[in-house]
Amino acid sequence: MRQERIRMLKDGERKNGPVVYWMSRDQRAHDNWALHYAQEMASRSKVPLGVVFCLVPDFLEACIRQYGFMLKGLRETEEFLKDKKISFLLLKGLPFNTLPKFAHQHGISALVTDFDPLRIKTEWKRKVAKQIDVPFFEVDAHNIIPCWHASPKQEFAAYTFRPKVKRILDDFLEPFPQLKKHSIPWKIKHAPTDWSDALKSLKVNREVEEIEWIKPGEREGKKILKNFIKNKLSNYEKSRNDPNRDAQSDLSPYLHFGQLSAQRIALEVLNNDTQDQNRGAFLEELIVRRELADNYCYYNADYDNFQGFPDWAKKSLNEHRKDKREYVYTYEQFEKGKTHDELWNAAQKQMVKTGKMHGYMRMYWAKKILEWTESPEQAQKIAVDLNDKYELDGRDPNGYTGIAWSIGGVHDRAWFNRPIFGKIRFMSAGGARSKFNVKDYILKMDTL
Ligand code: FAD
Ligand code: FO1
Repeated sequence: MRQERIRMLKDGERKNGPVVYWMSRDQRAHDNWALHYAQEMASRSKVPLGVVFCLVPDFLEACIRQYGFMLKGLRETEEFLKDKKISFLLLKGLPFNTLPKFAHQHGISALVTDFDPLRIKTEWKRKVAKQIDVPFFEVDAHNIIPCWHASPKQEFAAYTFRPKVKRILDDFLEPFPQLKKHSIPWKIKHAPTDWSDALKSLKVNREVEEIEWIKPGEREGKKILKNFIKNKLSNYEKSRNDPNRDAQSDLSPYLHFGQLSAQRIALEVLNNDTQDQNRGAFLEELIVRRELADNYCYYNADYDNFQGFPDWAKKSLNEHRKDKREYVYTYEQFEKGKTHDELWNAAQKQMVKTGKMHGYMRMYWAKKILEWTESPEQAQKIAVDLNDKYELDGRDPNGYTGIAWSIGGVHDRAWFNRPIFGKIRFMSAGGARSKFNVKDYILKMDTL
């Protein structure tokens, strides 16, 4: 596999114990570069291979809705790993409290983990690295082009990032090797994971219920992908911004939890012979937009606050801080969808009820929060909190970047000046009406 996907977080003394993959973002057995690297290492040293997942109860406002999807996906991944004679262990508690002990106890010889630009993960790795004395590697198994390789800095916009991606995409859009049966079993005595207990005993907000309309796991994700390519891709470019059409892929929950690889999706889409503009439009979102979001969160420590916005946007929003707000709503009023705008309320209801607001409506939804709060800081906080509480695909670089785009002009350009927004791109219900049948959407959401 391409060496650019791997970086060493810390060197250490060479031992001959098992190699462990600390799985976190990329929760799948297949098409997982981090797992492949760990297996390469273990096979070369002729030692066992194990996968560990550290389960924490309070991950960025996540509720039972997200933990249910995640744990059911992990249960299936454990099955796939077992078929390949690869042990899977679920450790409960903060990684830096559980993993180093586990590593010492089992005399592991190397630790591999996957890449995630969120600060919580960087913090976890820093603390783990301090407590282990074996080599510790990080592999970007989420992006097709490793984040640190695609660009050495924060990109200004999609148009500055796209040429860098296009130039080397073919080198990285390579087929995946098969995950091999691991020939050296790990004689570790551990009971099979008690998944129902893991879910039941989780101290987590249970009001935000699990979702039924979409099923978790690698298998289900592949089915949704097949169906999207067969029945929806040829409509994507034209209908993806119409929330009344079921034109989006619905792949974001699988991508967020790493149950499906973006590289796998791109490979499948590319070897399908649908006409170019639909494929182009979809790959633009899947590759350029999604990997640009990781670029933003990786290079900008303020990815979820006002300081992260470009200077032109901060300046403009500051100039309009004192503008009169015609409407001001509290977090609760937003959460309950109790604004004067029934289009906005419908989008909020879609997120609360289905766990997946339509992509076009997310832009409108976030921009209206900017318009109906006292300050951009408050707007961003409310948008992040609601997004991370209710969206199945929330707590993701795509979300922090999508909200920063909507409220703070990140990756966007300045527009003409107007009250409250300043030069931040404005969106209105009138604009929505020109794009799709707003009444239908509101009616549909009312029946949810
Ligand atoms: P499709 O249109 O089928 O797109 C396929 C994939 O391309 C998506 O799964 C995603 O990985 C990527 N993609 C599509 N649009 C974008 C985009 N604008 N930015 C980055 N990647 C994109 N996405 C999340 O995954 N989690 C979030 O919490 C999230 N919050 C958002 C909040 C706001 C305010 C905005 C404007 C966008 C947000 N997005 C978020 C991005 C986008 O709306 C979703 O990725 C998309 O709607 C997911 O549905 P889908 O997979 O069916 O989309
Ligand atoms: N990653 C972990 O390593 N352990 C967890 O317990 C965990 C819980 C979790 C809950 C909801 C959610 O949306 C994500 C969660 N993640 C967890 C992280 C996730 O796998 C992704 O890495 C990030 O959210 C996206 O970058």
